[in-house]
Amino acid sequence: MIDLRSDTVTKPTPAMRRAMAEAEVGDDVYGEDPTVNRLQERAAEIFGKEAALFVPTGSMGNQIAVKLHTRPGSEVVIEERGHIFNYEMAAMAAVSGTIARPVKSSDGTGVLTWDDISAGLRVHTAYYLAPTALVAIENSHNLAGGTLYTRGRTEDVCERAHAAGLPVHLDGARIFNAATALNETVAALARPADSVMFCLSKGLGAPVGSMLLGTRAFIDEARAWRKLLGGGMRQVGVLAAAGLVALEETPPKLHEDHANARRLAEGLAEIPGVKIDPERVVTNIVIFDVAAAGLDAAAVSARLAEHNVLAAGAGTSIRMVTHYDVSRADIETALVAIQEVLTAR
Ligand code: TLP
Repeated sequence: MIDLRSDTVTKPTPAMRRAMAEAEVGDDVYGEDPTVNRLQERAAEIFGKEAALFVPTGSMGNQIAVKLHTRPGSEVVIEERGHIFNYEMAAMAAVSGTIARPVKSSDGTGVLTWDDISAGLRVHTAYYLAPTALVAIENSHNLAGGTLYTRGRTEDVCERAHAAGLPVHLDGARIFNAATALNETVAALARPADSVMFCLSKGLGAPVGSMLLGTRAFIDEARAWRKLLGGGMRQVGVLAAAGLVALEETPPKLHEDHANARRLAEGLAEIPGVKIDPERVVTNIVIFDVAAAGLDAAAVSARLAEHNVLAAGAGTSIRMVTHYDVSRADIETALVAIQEVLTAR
């Protein structure tokens, strides 16, 4: 199977499995797991933040951040396709008593300017309007096709949010992909944000886990909320060990996934019935439309599966994500399969 549904499907590398087998462990609810502690210290160091917390999922990391930055009856300004809003089970309402105030990106890339954000802001308005408590941005932006906030854009948005008295949370599930594509460090992209979540379990290839980063005081509170949400784990160094390997081993290779995604996009652009602009594919996410082929995503995915290619999609839009378990040869094989599925009559 060539599994392009997501970069979450990666299997742990031999080095990760070895590290997991040999991990030194302790009870992390007591703060006594040395491997978890090492991972948290290393992540904080790489990101230039005071502290980090290992959380089971990106969703939990994001939702703890929403909880800590907001209060019930407030709003979170977020791009309309943002993961926190669309794919986390309405947790912001269920857990924090907040709702999303979705805004559009004026250039359609999913990457917000301060003007785009301003359209959804409620700061010092009438007391009966729910006030904005948080601005949430996503880099790379998953559902917009892996698009990017540059360092300059991130700085601008954060500076202006801070001037308006608002914190910024960065959903950096794929921030290492963003940093690779922009030739920046993750620290530079994360620096202006008040909190950052990134995933070890996506393009970095660890089997489980994400990190939440911020000030020491923020992370101390986050630890309590992790426990409340059922995420206090015990001898979890066996998982953190894979995360430590992922942090060092994978980022230098992410450019290969990006080159594969671009090749996939260029090949797709030549297939009749596919709508895609390959120039917009800058990281590891490829989104294309098949309406012109007279098919929907469910039909295309089902037929592709018969050719041993797995893809995800909704409506007439299909998403394919490259990762280290997909080679350049796999991309060429997938393109042949897609061509067959879309042009067969
Ligand atoms: N994204 C998953 C699906 O939920 C769509 C994927 O396959 O891409 N932020 C962003 C930007 C994400 O893309 C994801 C996962 C998360 C947060 C949540 O991470 P997990 O799945 O660990 O809760």
